Amino acid sequence: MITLYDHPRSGNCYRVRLFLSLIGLASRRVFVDVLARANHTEAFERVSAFRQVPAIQDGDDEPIWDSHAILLYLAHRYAPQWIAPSDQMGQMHAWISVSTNEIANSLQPLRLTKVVSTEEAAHHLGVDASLLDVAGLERKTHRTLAAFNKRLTEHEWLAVSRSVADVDCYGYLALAEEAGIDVANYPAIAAWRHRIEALPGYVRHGDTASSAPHDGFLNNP
Ligand SMILES: N[C@@H](CCC(=O)N[C@@H](CS)C(=O)NCC(=O)O)C(=O)O
Repeated sequence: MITLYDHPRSGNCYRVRLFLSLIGLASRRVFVDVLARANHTEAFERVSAFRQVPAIQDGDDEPIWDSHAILLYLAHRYAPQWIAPSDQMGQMHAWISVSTNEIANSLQPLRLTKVVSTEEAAHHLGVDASLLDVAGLERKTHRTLAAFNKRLTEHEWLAVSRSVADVDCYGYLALAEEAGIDVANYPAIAAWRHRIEALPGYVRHGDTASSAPHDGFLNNP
């Protein structure tokens, strides 16, 4: 059984919860209260090198941290149908890279400013809160969404066929409204989100965030 170190509101954790559900893999969820900094312990550093969620422990194997690495690991090991064919492999990795960079440095902290605080967004970016450039985050978010919209106007899925890159990017694009973005302005993204939401095993962020109880708590198993 896979153990997922999780925070219910995190989009990075959501993409892992969603993928586990899409591929029908059971997991046990351990709540890590990152907003109270319960992750900042040496014990948790042995699970996750940067003390961040999500991380997973699959049986007795070494823990795996970073949501993108976790998705790729799960797909390779349990659901290879989610790995792009070799001629689309570059696109699959490129869009995952957009998720790790452009999304993680624009939409993700922009959402944090709205649903948690500017301080939390600054903590995420490793800058002082007084230096946080919210207007810059908004501009970068729109630039990123425009690139997604263009790609998804030309292709149904990010890597041409459906792949783990779609689930990866969906993790935060699903939460765009929480960052104050009107996805109606990006019709190809809206249509792609509907395609993902129609997949068997799909779970909404809100459902996995609130109604599924955790099975344990970090430092309080
Ligand atoms: N690259 C990592 C980023 C993970 C990340 O940003 N985690 C946040 C929650 S969404 C976290 O643990 N924040 C608490 C902290 O950094 O202290 C991933 O994709 O998993």
